[in-house]
Amino acid sequence: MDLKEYLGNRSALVDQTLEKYLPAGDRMPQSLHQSMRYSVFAGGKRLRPILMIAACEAVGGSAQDVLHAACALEMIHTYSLVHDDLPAMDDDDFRRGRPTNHKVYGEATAILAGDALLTEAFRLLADAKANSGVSAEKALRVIEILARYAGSQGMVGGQVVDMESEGKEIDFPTLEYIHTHKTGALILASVQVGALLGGGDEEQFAALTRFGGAAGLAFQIADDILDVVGEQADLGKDVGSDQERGKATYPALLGVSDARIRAGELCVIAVEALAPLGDKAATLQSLARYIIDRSS
Ligand code: GRG
Repeated sequence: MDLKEYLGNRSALVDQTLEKYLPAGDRMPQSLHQSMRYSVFAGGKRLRPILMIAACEAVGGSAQDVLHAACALEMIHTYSLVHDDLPAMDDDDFRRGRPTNHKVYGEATAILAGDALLTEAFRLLADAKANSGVSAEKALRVIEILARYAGSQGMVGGQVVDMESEGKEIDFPTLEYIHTHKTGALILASVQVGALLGGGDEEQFAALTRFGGAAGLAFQIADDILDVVGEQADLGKDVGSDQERGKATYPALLGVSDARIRAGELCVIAVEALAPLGDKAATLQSLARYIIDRSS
């Protein structure tokens, strides 16, 4: 299966499962559930769930082993986008090609939709039926990983340092902290959970951890570059906003050309990390290249 087909197939699987796990829009409170569904089904790439599935398959598991955790991760990611777009944060009008959640449902409902997506994600991770065949010990470890990488020492921590750095000159270690935490953390979590639920051993878990660290940082550098050279129609959101807000980015610190070189180096590191997994990691290798070559 080529990568395009793989992405289409696995994202359809994730969408079908999200449909099953998200409360219906006509269920009370309707406004909240409709707001949650509006952002979840706005056409995201499903990259984190797909990475989780690919990591699981690379250690010998199948998509079915991780689908509930993949959906929980996409719910966490979507909550972060809804909150990031709020007037108190980036104050963005467009996301995933549509008006942002607060533009449609109002600020209070958008905050609560994000809160509910985050909470529902952990309910799903702890759900006995969704975890059938998974030991309680493993399910707990998955919950701990996702909480750690989403929380104050993961994505939220990165977001705080990012906000506090706006309009300031920051050094390279601070920039790398922002990128590895704000964006890299959930990507790392995706492959670690894939390794665990797919039954990977310690060596495979360590290899995927190295892969996830490099791929996560490469993803954010590519995102920074797209904000400079990308097309609004492809991205579904405003471009040039990083520079407008005085955000520290790789292109701002290194220039676009050196930022591209750095993303390429990280892609090589990510691919090399997969060596212990052999041929089964071919899809992850393609995903690493997709992360830096994508146009949206
Ligand atoms: C508000 C707690 C909190 C955290 C926000 C993720 C994040 C932290 C902010 C989003 C800002 C942003 C655009 C970061 C760049 C990297 C990123 C996460 C891009 C969006 O992810 P994609 O490209 O989006 O995977 P889709 O829509 O395809 O899922």
